[in-house]
Amino acid sequence: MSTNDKLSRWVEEVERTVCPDEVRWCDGSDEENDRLIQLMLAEGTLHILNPRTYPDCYLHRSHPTDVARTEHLTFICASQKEDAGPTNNWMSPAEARERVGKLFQGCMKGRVMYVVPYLMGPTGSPYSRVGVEITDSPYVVANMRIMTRMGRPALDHLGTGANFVRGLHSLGDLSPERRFIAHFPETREIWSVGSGYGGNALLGKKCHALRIGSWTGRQEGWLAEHMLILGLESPAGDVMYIAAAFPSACGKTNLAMLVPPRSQERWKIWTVGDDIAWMHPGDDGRLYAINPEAGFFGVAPGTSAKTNPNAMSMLKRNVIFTNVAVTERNEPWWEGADGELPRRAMDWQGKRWLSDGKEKAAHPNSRFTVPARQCPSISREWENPRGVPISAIIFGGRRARLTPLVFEAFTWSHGVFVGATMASETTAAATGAVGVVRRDPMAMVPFCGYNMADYWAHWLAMARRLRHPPKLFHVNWFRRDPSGKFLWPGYGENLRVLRWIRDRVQGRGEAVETPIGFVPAAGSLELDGLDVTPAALGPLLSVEQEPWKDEVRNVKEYFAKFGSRLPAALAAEVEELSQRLRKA
Ligand code: SAT
Ligand code: MN
Repeated sequence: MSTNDKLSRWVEEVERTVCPDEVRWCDGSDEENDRLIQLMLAEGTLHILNPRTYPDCYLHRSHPTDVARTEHLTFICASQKEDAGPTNNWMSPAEARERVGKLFQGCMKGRVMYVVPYLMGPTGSPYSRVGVEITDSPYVVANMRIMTRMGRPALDHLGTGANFVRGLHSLGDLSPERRFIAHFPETREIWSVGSGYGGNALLGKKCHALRIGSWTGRQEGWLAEHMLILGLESPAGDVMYIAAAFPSACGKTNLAMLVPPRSQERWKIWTVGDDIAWMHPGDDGRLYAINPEAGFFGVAPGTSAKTNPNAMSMLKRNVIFTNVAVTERNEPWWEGADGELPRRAMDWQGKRWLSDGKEKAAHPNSRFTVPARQCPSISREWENPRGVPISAIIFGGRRARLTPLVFEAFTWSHGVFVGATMASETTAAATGAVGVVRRDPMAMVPFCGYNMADYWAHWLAMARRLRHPPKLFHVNWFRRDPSGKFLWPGYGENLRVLRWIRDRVQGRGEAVETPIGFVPAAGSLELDGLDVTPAALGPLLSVEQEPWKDEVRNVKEYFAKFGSRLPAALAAEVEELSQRLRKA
C-alpha cells in the first residue's frame, strides 16, 4: 500500500477495470523475489539453471510470437498527429482509450495484479524520475527489480507528489492481433497489452526512459537518449566520459564494457550505462549524464570471452536469461559463445536442437537481465546523483559501405546533422526484415516520443545552454571490403578510436578535413600491436565522392518527409555538405 493518495486512487481505478483476483504491492525485497521465482518455477514459466555453475540463474522462454519489440504495434497517442511526426505510428488518445482500453476490461480475472513503483536514475538524484508499472506478469516484476530501483527508493522520491509515469501492462492473451504498446505523453501514461517481451513489457526502459522521457526532456530542457555512457581512463589516471548512440543490437553493451587489447592494457574503460542516458546541462556549462537504469538487458548471441569478457564474468550468478538455449549440463548457451558447440542442447523453444547448422539454438534476440553492480568494469561514478560530465558524443551505425571508421563533426549543428542522418542495417532486436539499411537518427527512431524534426530542433537548441558542449563524432565498426570481409577488427580494438576521439577533444590528434568531417590523419590512430597496416587504413577511412553525392540526394528525400518542421539549420547543413562535395 502507499501513503500517496494520488497513487492509491489510480491503483484502485485500475483494479476496478482489470478485475484481478488479488493486488500485490511490490517492494523489491529478496523475500518477495524468492516467492515470485518459486511461483514461476511451479508454473513452468521459469526454469532453474545449473545451480553449481550458475547460482541463482534462471531461464525464461517467451511465447514464440513474442520475442522482440513490435514497432508496428507501438503508438504515440498525442492529441495532435503532427506531434508524433512521420517516424511514429499515431493513434488519437480517444481511439486508443477505446481500442486498447477495451482489452484491459477484466483482463486480470484469475490473475494477480502487481503494483511496481520504480525509480529511474540514482537514488537522491534531482534528475531521477518515478514510474509505477501495474502488471500481471511475475516475469516482468522480476526483470524490473533488476533493471530499476524498485519499491522504497521510488516511493521516497515521489513523496506525496503526483509526478509519476503511470504504466499499465497486461499479458492479455499474448495474441499479436490484440497487442498494443500505446504512449500518452501528454498525461505521461503507458498502456501495453499482449506482449511479455523486453522493451514491450518492461515499461521503465524504452517506454518511460525514452519515449515519455524524450517528450518530458524537451519540455524541461534535457535529453533522453538511446546511448551508452563510458569512462575512458588514461594511463595517467584521468577519466573522460563519452556517450554513444547505436541502434539496438549493434554492440552498445560490448563497447560500454570494452577491455583494452594487450598492447593498450594501461588504458581502462569504466561502464556507467549500456543503453540509455539522461543528459542535463550542468551549472558549469557542461553536459552531465546519468544512467536511469540499474541493470543490463543485453543481447546474448555473440557475447563471449573475446567480444565481452566483462559480460561473461557478470553472467555467472543472479541472471534471468530469456530465449537462450540450454546444454545437457543445464547451462545457458548461444551462438557465438565460447568453446565448442554443445553435443546436445535444447533450443530457445525447449525443443531438442540438432546442431546441423539449420536452426539457431538461441533466438537471435535472446537476452540476459543482470544487475549493473555485478559488472567488473562498473564505474565508481555510476550512481553519482549529479551524473558524469560528457566530453564527446558518438553516433554509430552498422554500414557495410559508405561511412568511414570514424569522423568528427565540424560544429554542434553539423554534428546534429550527422546524428540526424545516421543510418544502419536492421537487426533482430525488432520484428521485421534484418539487414536492410534504414535511417535511424540518433538511434532514436523506435524510441523518440515526438516529432523527430522537433527533436532535432531541441538538440540544436541545447547548444545555447552549453558553454562547453561535447564534441560530436560518428563511427562505423562494420565497414567491409568488396569481398564482404570486415575492414576493422572491432571489439577491444575500438579503444584506439576512442583514444583518437579523446585526443581531438583535448585539442591534439591530427585530422584531415574531408567534405563530411575530420577523419584521422595518417599516423594519428594508434595501430601498435594490430595487424591492420597503415595501407589498409585507406579503404577504412576513405570518403568517396559519388556514393556521398547519392547519400545527399537520399538525405534530401528523407528530410522532405518532415516538411516545414525540419529545422532550417539542418536544411542548410545538407546544402553545405553538397557544396563541399562538389568542390572537393
Ligand atoms: O527490447 S528492448 O527495447 O528492451 C532492447 C532493445 O531493443 O534495445
Ligand atoms: Mn537499446
